[in-house]
Amino acid sequence: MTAIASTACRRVWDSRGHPTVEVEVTLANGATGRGIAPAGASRGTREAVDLRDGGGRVQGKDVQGALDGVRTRIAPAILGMDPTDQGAVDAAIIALDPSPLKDGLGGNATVATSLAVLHAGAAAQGKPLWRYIADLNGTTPSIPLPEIQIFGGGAHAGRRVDVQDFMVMVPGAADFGEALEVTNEVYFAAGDIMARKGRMAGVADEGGWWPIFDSNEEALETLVAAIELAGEKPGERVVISLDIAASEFGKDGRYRLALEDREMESGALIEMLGGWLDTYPIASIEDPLGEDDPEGMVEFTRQFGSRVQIIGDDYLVTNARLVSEAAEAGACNAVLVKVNQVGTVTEGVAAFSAAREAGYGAVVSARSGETEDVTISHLATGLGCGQLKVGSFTRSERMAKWNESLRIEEAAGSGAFVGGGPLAGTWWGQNDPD
Ligand code: 2PG
Ligand code: MG
Repeated sequence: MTAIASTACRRVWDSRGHPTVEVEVTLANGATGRGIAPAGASRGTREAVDLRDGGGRVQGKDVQGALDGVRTRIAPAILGMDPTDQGAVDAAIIALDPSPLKDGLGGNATVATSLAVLHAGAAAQGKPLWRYIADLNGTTPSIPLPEIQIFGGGAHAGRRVDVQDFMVMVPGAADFGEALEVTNEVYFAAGDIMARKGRMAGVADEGGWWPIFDSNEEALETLVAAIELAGEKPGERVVISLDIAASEFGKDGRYRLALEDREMESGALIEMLGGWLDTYPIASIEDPLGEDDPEGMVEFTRQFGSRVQIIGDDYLVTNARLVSEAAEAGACNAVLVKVNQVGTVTEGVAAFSAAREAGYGAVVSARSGETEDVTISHLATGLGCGQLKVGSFTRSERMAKWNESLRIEEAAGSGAFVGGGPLAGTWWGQNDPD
């Protein structure tokens, strides 16, 4: 065994220009691993919080306190540990801050360290990260289906439209590379349509087109038109995926669509979204109801759970216990896995395992504030979770993850891609436990 010999950490900057935490771990044999914390903008209230310094400089978002915690508390606790025992290292980090939201050390400090150790463990064994993750967790690797944003909205676009992500998936693609190529055509077709209408205005936080639309439905209509302009038949090779991010415009079962100046109860929102499912080729929908509206989520799942993937993001916050409770209650049928929502790799994988246990789908996801860190491409492949959500098809913090997945696909062989089949009415890539 080669042990953790030292750690270093520093402040780096994310895709929104905000400070974030980078950690590097060096092993006794000289191998290293690095992790960088991402940051969300539409955050669940039950997710791990980032430690930020406040004050007047760099928008109050500095991370010197989080870095101090890495240097003075986390580093001494993990020194000498086996980097390939991810569970033990993460347990040591959690023991330093057992608070449910990790607000003592900060989720940004814990996740950057946990990711760095993961990389160092792979380096210690001389394995590509995706292979190492599969071996560590006893999972079967597969190349995920990418879920790619065309229009950004909600908290990622100054709340210009209410819905946060208008995305496409290409389950009919033969391999990951083809899924990207088809998405490229749809993305630029959408841009052409907006330019023609005089509605082109740059991009939102995750690189999707800035949504100058009069209604959420107009965005959906434009997306369908873009799929057609790209030479595809909507609902065949290409399908639509939405992140409603309803917690951002709803509280206690009351929702306010700002764009249309409309207020509605949970039941009316369910009816409206059901209408969209009937009208547009939507295969997946995330956070259709708010994090504090379990009755609404259970009702939505009861009505539509057999025909569409219903992902809990803010609703489940990558928390294994919440995933199991949701399964018990009949809420959602898939979980979004964002490791920084829970604070360590081990806890993120536990949420994935709870989803598998419940027969739920799983989508590994980036945050809206990202960096050059490409760990999630390896995590999605290594766990064989089936889907990867990274944002749009521009900006290097997004493209780095897509490009890394191309390299992984080359190494793993294109036969490992989960798509390529007809839309069988099941969640793509969900491993059949039998
Ligand atoms: C989401 C994520 C990524 P954020 O809601 O799914 O799109 O956004 O990182 O801002 O929470
Ligand atoms: Mg979301």
